[in-house]
Amino acid sequence: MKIGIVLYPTYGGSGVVATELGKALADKGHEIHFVTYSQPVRLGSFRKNIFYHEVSVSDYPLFEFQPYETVLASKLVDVVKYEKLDLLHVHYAIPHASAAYMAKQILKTQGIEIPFITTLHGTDITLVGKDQSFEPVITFCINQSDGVTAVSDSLRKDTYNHFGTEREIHVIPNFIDSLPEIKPIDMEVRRMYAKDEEKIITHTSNFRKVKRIEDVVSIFHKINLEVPSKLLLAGDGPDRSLAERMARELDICDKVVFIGKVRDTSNVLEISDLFLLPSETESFGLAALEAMAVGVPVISTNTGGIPEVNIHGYSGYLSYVGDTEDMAKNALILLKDEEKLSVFKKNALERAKDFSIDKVLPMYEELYESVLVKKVV
Ligand code: GMT
Repeated sequence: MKIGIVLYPTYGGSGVVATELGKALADKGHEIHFVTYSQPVRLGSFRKNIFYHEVSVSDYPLFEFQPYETVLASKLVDVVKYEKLDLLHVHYAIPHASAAYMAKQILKTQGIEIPFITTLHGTDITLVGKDQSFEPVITFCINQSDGVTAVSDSLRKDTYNHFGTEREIHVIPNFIDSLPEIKPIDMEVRRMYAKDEEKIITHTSNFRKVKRIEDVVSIFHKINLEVPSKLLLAGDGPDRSLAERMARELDICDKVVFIGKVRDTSNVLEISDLFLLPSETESFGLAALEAMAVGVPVISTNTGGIPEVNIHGYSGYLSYVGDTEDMAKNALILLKDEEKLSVFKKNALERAKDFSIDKVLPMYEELYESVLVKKVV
């Protein structure tokens, strides 16, 4: 199949999922055309069956806001027509689904049929989607998509609750593309951040409000009072300065390491003992799955789709949003008991295997096939 994938190229979960999906499809022999405004962070160097089309909007002084959606729609018309694509798969509803819809209508006037699939990732529905000014367009695009997927059952339900749609929404979870067995920790790397007797607690995110960075620091502070440890923070975003300020106020600056944005978080996760994800909301929690995939148990909230990934008392623990006491207590249960920690590490990896690419890729391929069959009929 020749598939156009539209995505956000930045450090967000939806972009990571879209890029990894495209790479896996390309490895299986499909021809993949990524369409976005800059090189996706996880795309890496050039490889077989993968093509990248950049959308660039000219900076005309009349435009206070650049018309990205219009330029994207035009680019999609061009790529579908000249690369002879079979279908489009857009990740994140805003504005990708409406651009795909417009491209589809334009192409129809030229005798070209192009189905499009929309994958809902979370904030397009739970946060942005709740802003009523987006509602009519998102509802329309969901209804007009030839296939709709959501990354968790929780997100599927949220979509039905917030939008006027009765469209079938297929739940296709996020996935992990490679699952190494737990390797011995590279002590040389570990010693760059912590002493041998210290535990390493990690959090990776885009440091947006929804991630509750203040809770990450507060949980770590409580842990550190009882167990010598270091907090590694990978990523960057609006609330980084809040975390820095809290670390200074709590006098734990020497225990908190701000690593900044990293292209591949697995190196950080591999030296970690626990992963913290105290988010306000999370449609899936890809960061938690990535931690589990290298055998790191997860201390998280029980919000949104997280309970569909992290199993309480098995791969980690779940608490109510904001209950930093409970999250610190759960972390300490594991950090103070080596045997239990090692069982949870194995369990985390086992649980991650349920989300291996081999299981998830065929779900997308099946959906693609069904949409193409409808196109032929
Ligand atoms: O978490 C973010 O703010 C980024 C956002 C995105 O769209 O890139 O992540 C969402 O999609 C991820 C991939 O499907 C999910 O794993 C995240 O849970 C989801 N984030 C939220 O729902 C807050």
